[in-house]
Amino acid sequence: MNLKKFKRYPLTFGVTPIEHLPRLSRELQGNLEIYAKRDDCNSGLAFGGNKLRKLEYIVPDAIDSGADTLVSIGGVQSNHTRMVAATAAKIGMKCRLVQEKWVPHYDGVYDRVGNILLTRLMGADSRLVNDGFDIGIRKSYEEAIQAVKDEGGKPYGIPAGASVHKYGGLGYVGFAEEVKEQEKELGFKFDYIIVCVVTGSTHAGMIVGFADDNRADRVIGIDASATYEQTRSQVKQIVSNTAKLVELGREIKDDEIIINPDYAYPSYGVPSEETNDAIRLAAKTEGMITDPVYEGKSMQGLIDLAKKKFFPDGSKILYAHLGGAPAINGYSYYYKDG
Ligand code: 5PA
Repeated sequence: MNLKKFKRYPLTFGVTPIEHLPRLSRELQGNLEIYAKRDDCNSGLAFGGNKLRKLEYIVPDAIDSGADTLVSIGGVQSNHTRMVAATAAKIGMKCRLVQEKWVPHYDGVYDRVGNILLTRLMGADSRLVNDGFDIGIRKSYEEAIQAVKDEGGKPYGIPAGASVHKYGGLGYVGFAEEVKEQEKELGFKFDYIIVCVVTGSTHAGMIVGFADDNRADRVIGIDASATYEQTRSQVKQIVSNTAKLVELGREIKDDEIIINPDYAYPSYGVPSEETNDAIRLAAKTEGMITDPVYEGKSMQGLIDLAKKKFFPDGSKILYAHLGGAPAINGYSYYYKDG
């Protein structure tokens, strides 16, 4: 496998810490040892998160293209568009964003606080539109790219979650490489890795990275899209493209891609009671903040799978914390009593 041949523009602090979570571990069945890899604390850029690992491999291509404007898309409380806005500010480009109505959620300040507040603060030109949730390439995104051209700018398009971009999967191949090095220092290997999956390139990159030592099927994707089939097929496509790019040297089989659809209900962006209980448990035992759209659902998956004895007794589990906490400000009503 060869990741080093790709240019990387540093946007993160470097290797992210792996933190033991003993008090959360004790709450779960089966003598499990839970650890978190804190990609939520990976940068000083606008609170960081998973998108920066991906953007590190995309920015060199954007700069080489001669672009002056990054164009991207997400929901109103998108973490991804926040990270694109921060990246544009950092590298001195403009930023044009389409923010769609992906979530049927009506907290009074939903479109004023959290991610969108930070995005506006960083100078991005953010346009709200009424289209609903879809992880694919949207008409509104293509129109935004055209609009920048019409205004005399040079756009560089980054699709939702930076996922179907040709280099979108590389950042999380890097995550897997990093974990393998940290495992040598820790003196053990993780039995399972838990990761939230929506647009797919985070999970897909990990699958390729861990396939290198034949444990891709130990990466358990917890779907938060509630459009499981579409997410699965997008993951598959990114896996295949990324495996070729890094010269993995073999095809990845369908049964190496594990995605659990059981925790995405009631819909994308809306937390269930069980999601909120999981968020509360992580916060109260470890002071670790997860959000109602993504990480709260993968935390719920981890807790529920433990309860169901999915993990053999004594397993060591790495929860990939991908960021996303700013969105919680848009959901204040759920947590008014803690
Ligand atoms: C997101 C995505 P993928 O999209 O790579 O599958 O990652 C899922 C994910 N955790 C997990 C957090 C905190 C995330 O922000 N966010 C999107 C966004 O627009 O913010 C791409 C959907």
